[in-house]
Amino acid sequence: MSFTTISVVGLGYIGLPTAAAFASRQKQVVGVDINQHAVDTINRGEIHIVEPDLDKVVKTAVEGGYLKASTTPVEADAYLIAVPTPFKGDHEPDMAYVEAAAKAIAPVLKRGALVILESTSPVGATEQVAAWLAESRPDLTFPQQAGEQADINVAYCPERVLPGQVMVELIKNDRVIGGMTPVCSARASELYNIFLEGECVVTNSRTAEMCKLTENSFRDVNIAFANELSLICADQGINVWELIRLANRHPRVNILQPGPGVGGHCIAVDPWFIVAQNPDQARLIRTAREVNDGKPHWVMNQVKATVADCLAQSGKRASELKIACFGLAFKPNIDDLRESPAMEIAQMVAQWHTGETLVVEPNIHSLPKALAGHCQLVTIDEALATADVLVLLVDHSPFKAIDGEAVRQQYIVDTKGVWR
Ligand code: SAJ
Repeated sequence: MSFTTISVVGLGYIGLPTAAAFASRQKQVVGVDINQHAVDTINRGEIHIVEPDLDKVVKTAVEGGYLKASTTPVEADAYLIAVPTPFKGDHEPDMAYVEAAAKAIAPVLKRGALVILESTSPVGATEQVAAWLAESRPDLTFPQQAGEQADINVAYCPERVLPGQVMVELIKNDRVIGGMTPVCSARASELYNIFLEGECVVTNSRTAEMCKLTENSFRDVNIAFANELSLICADQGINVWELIRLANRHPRVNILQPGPGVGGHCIAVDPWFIVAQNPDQARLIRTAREVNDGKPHWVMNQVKATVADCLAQSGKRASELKIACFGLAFKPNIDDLRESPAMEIAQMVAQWHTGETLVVEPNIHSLPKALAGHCQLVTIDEALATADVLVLLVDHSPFKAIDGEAVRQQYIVDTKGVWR
């Protein structure tokens, strides 16, 4: 049976682009979300998140009658669950949204339907989803009971798109397909091939779950290596950026870039899922998380030391000193402040500093609540003209374009090596 109707549960950074991609191939798509504001916005042909080109695709899909949003699940040939999986307590995965999504679609499941989990999840989550579905629908059979003959097919197919390039990577990247049975994988591949130009690479659900966690942990461990080097180099009086550039001339060395820490809702979160399930074995993965999470505090100490130097040299009082933080986003050229180490550092600076803290963030129009009232949002020129100490936290393009001559300040903490 081919797919005519597709339902995507969770209309966030992954669910909405995926729903729009299917709709752009003339499939009837119903996106489901508990957020009434998101549902209303999408039904007007608009979007509630920032992602290049997504607005056009959604507008066309809604106007063409292919994409609708709803707060209640509907019957469909295929379901994709793309809800958040944050962590709770001591970095344990919180599967409450996945459980709620599975239980919400269970009543409308019909024989022959395919259910795909896309959310980043601990190993075994797909089997758990199938168990929740089976519990709610004893009238249907599932892969854990009936194998290839099951009424409902279930698979894990993680997303691996880079925020800022989602509409391109969604179509072009290869896709790992982890069916609970080979039939589940074949059906899931058929579904993604509706819009995919990359390849569907088939495995089982547990390997696919681990694959997603592995990709992000790999990046986290490699960034931690760069961040650790930055601490060592600071102690040794070596320029870490030059060091990495030189080492990367070796044909088999490719070190990533240090920064103020690791942010976003993926790389700073997912490795903990491996640690939570394998606390004794995942020593390197845990340490990498700790190294990256520790970096904002190290940067804050650099700020304090630089301010002390400035006070000693200038004879000013701390309350007379202006500190400007350049950047709040979790990475360059986006407006996403979630889990951002730059935000964390700006907050620490504003709380600690008795004088004025300025913030430059060209991608936002007003300061987030956590900073409003404590800082002032200013332009690049204003900050360069008036601040005594500059703290570079994000390598946004406009910051990289600042002429070296314009940075007259002697007191600089540059976490991205932009003004070296
Ligand atoms: N960062 C560094 N140094 C580097 C590279 C990144 O400090 O050399 C920092 C960034 O500044 C940022 C954080 O790491 O704070 C994460 O940024 P990112 O660009 O590495 O990744 P995300 O979180 O935007 O997207 C990642 C991607 N995963 C991988 O590249 C393995 C993306 O493909 C995933 O789909 C996404 O996580 C996800 O949703 O899981």
